[in-house]
Amino acid sequence: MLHKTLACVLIAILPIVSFADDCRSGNFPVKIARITSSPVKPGQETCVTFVATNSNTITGGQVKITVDRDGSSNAVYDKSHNMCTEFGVSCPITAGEHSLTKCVNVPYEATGKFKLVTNTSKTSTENLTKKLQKMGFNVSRDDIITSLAATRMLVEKDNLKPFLILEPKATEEFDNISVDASRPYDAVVVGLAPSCFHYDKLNEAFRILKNAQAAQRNVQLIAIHRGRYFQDTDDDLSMGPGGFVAALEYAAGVQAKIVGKPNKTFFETAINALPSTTSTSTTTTAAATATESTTIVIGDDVESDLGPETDGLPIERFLVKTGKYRAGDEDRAFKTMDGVFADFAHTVPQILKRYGVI
Ligand SMILES: *[C@@H]1O[C@H](CO)[C@@H](O)[C@H](O)[C@H]1NC(C)=O
Ligand SMILES: *[C@@H]1O[C@H](CO)[C@@H](O)[C@H](O)[C@H]1NC(C)=O
Ligand SMILES: *[C@@H]1O[C@H](CO)[C@@H](O)[C@H](O)[C@H]1NC(C)=O
Ligand SMILES: *[C@@H]1O[C@H](CO)[C@@H](O)[C@H](O)[C@H]1NC(C)=O
Ligand SMILES: CC(=O)N[C@H]1CO[C@H](CO)[C@@H](O)[C@@H]1O
Repeated sequence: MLHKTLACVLIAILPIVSFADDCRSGNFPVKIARITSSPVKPGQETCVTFVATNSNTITGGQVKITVDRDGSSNAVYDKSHNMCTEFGVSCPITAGEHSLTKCVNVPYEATGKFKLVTNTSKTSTENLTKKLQKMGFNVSRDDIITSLAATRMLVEKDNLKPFLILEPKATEEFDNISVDASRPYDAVVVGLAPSCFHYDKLNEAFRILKNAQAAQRNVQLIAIHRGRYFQDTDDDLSMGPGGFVAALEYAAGVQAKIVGKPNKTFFETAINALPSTTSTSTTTTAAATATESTTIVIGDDVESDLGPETDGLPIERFLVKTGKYRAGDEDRAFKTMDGVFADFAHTVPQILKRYGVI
């Protein structure tokens, strides 16, 4: 169901773990002799062989195994293990040199950061967050960047009084904007609003645009996005706001601003909202641990998510064949996609493999 609500996801991949030797103690100096995989691969068993030399008999104890993420002290595995039962030796361990082997499974953990980028204009960010949480996604309001929120920012920045062609749930996003009630409208905001796309409402918007022009007042036509069509709940395509925006442009002789996808500014907002992944270390050896990151856009729309407007952005483009995807869409792409996958569930493991995370 994810693809129906959110057509696009950004993921930044961080480099992966290395093994840290944190296993020394006074009377039982231990050193790592062999690791079956280095760097350690999350989700796979990794066996570590230690060589220990003890001068006295040892009756018991714990060996702590810690796996750190490269360049950070943030442990991805940190557990103590019983020396007598878990290492293939039995206690007491007599004086001398011993080889101890322990296999551990470092849990896979997403090292990527993501933002859900949606051009939804049907529901407020608050409501969308709740909807996703109900579906079981652990997301917070800050993980979601909607074109509706971006439109609000634009309205506030330009201090506009907007006439909204939006579904009631979406108008919530504009609730608290302080505008002088006596001021005439100086903007028309259009989102996906099936219940508003009728002659009377569109004509009201048209008159606002036209009368402002006649009075030589500035007026803006703002499209939350310009989607031609979308995948509807009955699995068929339905008309998006694009055609209605075009109708107002044509009738009033104005050019709409497009805030959501595919506006480059919108993608940039999302990319900039990803946590910075560059090393902040100030030591002179920082180069050795400096982290690299890759930003990936996953989308089902070869034009709006992955289209020419995204050219020049530091991203890789992955198309998923779900939602509004139709056979042959990849042939219309403005450049060869970095990957085309059956669905989101197949995309993520492929990406993680490609970047050596798993
Ligand atoms: C969305 O907001 C409205 C109004 O605040 C509320 O009635 C509705 O239950 C909310 N929907 C969800 C899915 O949270
Ligand atoms: C949800 O995400 C937050 C922040 O990433 C994390 O601290 C928390 O443990 C997660 N909760 C669950 C149930 O995964
Ligand atoms: C409206 O303002 C109140 C108080 O400033 C705030 O708590 C609330 O989240 C705002 N609502 C929206 C939709 O921004
Ligand atoms: C892109 O969005 C910004 C606001 O986020 C807006 O100022 C700009 O006009 C939009 N660009 C186009 C081509 O509509
Ligand atoms: C509501 C709506 O039109 N959503 C569309 C937003 O854009 C994505 C991709 O561009 C579409 O898949 C959605 O249907």
